[in-house]
Amino acid sequence: MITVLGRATSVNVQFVMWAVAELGLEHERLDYGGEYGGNDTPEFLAMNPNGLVPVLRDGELALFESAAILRYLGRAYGSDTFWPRDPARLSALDQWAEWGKVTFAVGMSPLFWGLVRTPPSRRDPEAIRRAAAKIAPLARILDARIGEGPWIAGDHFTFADVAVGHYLYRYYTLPFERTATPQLDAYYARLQDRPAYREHAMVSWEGLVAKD
Ligand SMILES: N[C@@H](CCC(=O)N[C@@H](CS)C(=O)NCC(=O)O)C(=O)O
Repeated sequence: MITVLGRATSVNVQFVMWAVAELGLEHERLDYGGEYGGNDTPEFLAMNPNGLVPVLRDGELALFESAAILRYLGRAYGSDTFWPRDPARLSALDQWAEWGKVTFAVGMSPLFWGLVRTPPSRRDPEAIRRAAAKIAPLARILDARIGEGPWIAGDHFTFADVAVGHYLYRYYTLPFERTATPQLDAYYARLQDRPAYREHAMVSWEGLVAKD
């Protein structure tokens, strides 16, 4: 049984939970972090000295860093389709997984913090505009890569789709001006056909909105 420690509203928890569910693994998720706390106890810090969620437990193993957790899940439980064993095939997908996590998701962070975590009176429309201008070329890169898709790898859904797709719910629901990306729009629609995506990645951020 896999245990994920972390609140459902955390995008990094969503990343891990979506992967666990796509792989069909028996699991439980426990609320830690945010309003629930529990991530500053000696027991939690022994698993993740950063005091951040998610943490994944699998038997004796405790792991932090959502991208490392995804790679563990792929290595331990992924089929050759989800997590190719061939190094060249794997790496061609891994570059997109890395891009999804450290380029696209990081590029989205100022929008999330500026529009959700900042109280209305302190929001900075010019900073939001700059962040939206920076994410636009990244969205177009992803649009071009998706092409006819249907998935990052072409025919098959893989771990790279988790890494690239996990932030798209916020990308498409946060109130900012998006560039035209018809192929990415179609990809996001396909993701929404996946029950695991709907349940674990499309978690409302409304409850996280800061108030004055
Ligand atoms: N690089 C880490 C980042 C983890 C992280 O920043 N987690 C946030 C939630 S998304 C957190 O724990 N915030 C404090 C809290 O929820 O109490 C990862 O990908 O797992």
